[in-house]
Amino acid sequence: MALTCARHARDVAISAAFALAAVFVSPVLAQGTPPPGDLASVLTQSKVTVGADGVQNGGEAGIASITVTLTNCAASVYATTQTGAGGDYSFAVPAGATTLCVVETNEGDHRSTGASVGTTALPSGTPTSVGGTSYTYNRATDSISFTVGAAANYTGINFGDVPDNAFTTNGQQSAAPGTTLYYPHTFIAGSAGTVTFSTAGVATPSVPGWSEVVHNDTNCNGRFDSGEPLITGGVALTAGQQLCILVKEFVPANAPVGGENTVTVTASFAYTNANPALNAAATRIDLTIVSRAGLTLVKSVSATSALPGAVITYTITYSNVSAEALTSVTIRDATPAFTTYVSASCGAPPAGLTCTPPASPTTAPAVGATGGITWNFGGSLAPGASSAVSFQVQVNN
Ligand SMILES: [Ca+2]
Ligand SMILES: [Ca+2]
Ligand SMILES: [Ca+2]
Repeated sequence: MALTCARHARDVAISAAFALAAVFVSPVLAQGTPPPGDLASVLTQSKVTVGADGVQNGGEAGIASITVTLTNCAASVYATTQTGAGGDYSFAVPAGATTLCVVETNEGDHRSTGASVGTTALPSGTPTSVGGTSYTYNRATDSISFTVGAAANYTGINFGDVPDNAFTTNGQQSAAPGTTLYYPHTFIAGSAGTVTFSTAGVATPSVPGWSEVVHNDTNCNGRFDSGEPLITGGVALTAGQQLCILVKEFVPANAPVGGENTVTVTASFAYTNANPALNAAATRIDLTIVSRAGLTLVKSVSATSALPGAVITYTITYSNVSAEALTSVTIRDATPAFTTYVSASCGAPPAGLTCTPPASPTTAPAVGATGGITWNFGGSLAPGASSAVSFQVQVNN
């Protein structure tokens, strides 16, 4: 919210200087730039201001130190200046000039929205008559063109710029198959408008079932709290307003460990009162890597050494150390070297988790043979839950 306050402070501070508009001749003389013979025809006290409508209103600030150039709308540059503290600039109209273009060079973190002459907005691309002169604003070139006529001066030729929107930050997390996780992002509107969020994921390998929804992180704590609603449509924001969101990512149960899903989160923003309509998009990336980080396995053996022919027992203790329930739990092991398979047990799974089939491993070697042993579990392993499986082997003679 600090950013919001800063922008408001700037608005107030610079708008105070806007009152200078009533005395525009004075600064021109003080600058001493126009040759005396040209003083009858000046272009002055125009502004670079804030707001998508291009009209300075509602306490919107002028912007200082902006480069403004006067050209013949072609290759000839008549003059270049910088706006003053209140966003003001002025030029002398060159003798003999017919067509003039005032061209603005935005601040790097600002976006051109509109323009105006006085309180009359200039829709981009549409010639608009003000005081008998036709002005045309071109948003793409950020220029206002007009033909020099009988008017002694041309005042209030204003550009409207807005601060860019801010959208933070990229995310990366590891998660187990079958779990959900949340990626926090913050959007700050540079101007009034409506933001809409969308997501697009690319899974590697291409496993179906990845999905995302966007929640409003109402209390901006970066975590999902009960009752924080889905965002499914546009959200209207005022200039400087912050919106915290959570992208909820679902990892499909069949996502392989080591697989990835890259989600591009797009914040599409439609500016209020921009004419013609103006949109801006900002993106962030959330990368999910499939891991078994939530499941820990600890293996122990009944004897660290054994004579030939002895039967020893291996116990594998599994625990869910994550905050999410784990599904599709699978444990794999194999008969050690110099041993053969005897038996295996599924132990006593915690509530909610079931061995498939019950009480025995899903796959195992024949008795006296060697190979892999797999325990597949149905249901889910609750956060903090733990149990163990075991198998027995006989040391070779
Ligand atoms: Ca405005
Ligand atoms: Ca501009
Ligand atoms: Ca929250």
